Amino acid sequence: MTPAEISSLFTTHFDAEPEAVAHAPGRVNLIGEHTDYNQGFVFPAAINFGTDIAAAKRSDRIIEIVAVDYDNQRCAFSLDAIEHRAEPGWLNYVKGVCLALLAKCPQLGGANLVVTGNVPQGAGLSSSASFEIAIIAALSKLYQLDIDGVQAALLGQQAENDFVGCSCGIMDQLISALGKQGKAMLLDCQDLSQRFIELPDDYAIMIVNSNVKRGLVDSEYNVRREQCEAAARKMGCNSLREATLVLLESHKAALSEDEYKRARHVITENDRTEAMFAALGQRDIARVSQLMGQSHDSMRDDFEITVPAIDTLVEIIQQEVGESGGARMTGGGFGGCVVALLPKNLLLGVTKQVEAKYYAQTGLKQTIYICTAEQGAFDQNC
Ligand code: GAF
Repeated sequence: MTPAEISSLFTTHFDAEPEAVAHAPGRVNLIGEHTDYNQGFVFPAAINFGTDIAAAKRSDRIIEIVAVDYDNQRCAFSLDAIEHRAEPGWLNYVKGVCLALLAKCPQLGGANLVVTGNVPQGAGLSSSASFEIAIIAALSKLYQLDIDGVQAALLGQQAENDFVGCSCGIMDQLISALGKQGKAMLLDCQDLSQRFIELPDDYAIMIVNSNVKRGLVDSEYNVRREQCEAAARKMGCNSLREATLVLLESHKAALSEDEYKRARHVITENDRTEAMFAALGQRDIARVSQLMGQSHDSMRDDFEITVPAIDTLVEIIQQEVGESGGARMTGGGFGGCVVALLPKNLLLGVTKQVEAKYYAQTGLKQTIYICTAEQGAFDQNC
């Protein structure tokens, strides 16, 4: 949505001009799944789907917000009495972000906000992180808060961990804040350092939504995190980032079978993620293909977060692209999307194969998005 379009929506709802607009993208993760909260590596790109917000200051301490995509639902709360409520669920992201922001920037005041977005929800493409970062970006512009992209990401994560109730890592918020056009980011979640790499011009990011709905808070996400932390503890490590396969084998007897398998996924996934960055740099697509395939197998067999429909989708795409591209489930798991990195000239063929086979094999209809890597809300070049 253009700034003019979101501004005009604001005028429709508040009968005034907005003083700030912000856009924050969703993300796709190319490899490095469930590694972020284990202090490991992830390799996401911000995508051309996101959340748009227009905002204007108020003289009181009320946040009033219209959610265009929820039937223009209008809600309000005071910055002095922020409480979690089950309904409407989306408002807790706004409240959580405001609470986190207030602790850092007490000068934050009231605001009228209009929000709309096009990140598919519950699909593993970070609609929530994009919402959180868009709110932070809009309020920062409005009140000229001194916040950079990393701080914005940490505030968004804090809102989600402490207020919404999902123990997510930092990946989604950080790429939504600091993504770069045309590039993927190798993020070291231990020190939050970032390295960017240009995605090949002749390659496309294809995202295929399995349309198996997932919910992070309700799913086993938090259980996986606890299992990883237990495995690290039992191996005497601060996090699984410090663990190796040799260490894991030597502690096998002390770990439950689940803890062992979760740790094996994380340790090998960290290696694959660094290797993928190197392989893309060398344009070694056969290696990219192999690494994405291994990542998917590890999520299926060791981390146990894929579902049969997703496995089917990945197989259909892998058969069609062979060694000239890669495919794997992306995001938290238990449904959601598959990401494929493939030559643009294979897009049509793969689309046809997915259309012909996915419904026949699963009874589900996919949705396909061809994505580009986009700038984050706090990228300096914005
Ligand atoms: C979700 C979480 F929000 C991320 O932090 C990350 O853990 C991801 O699942 C799995 O890689 O998107």
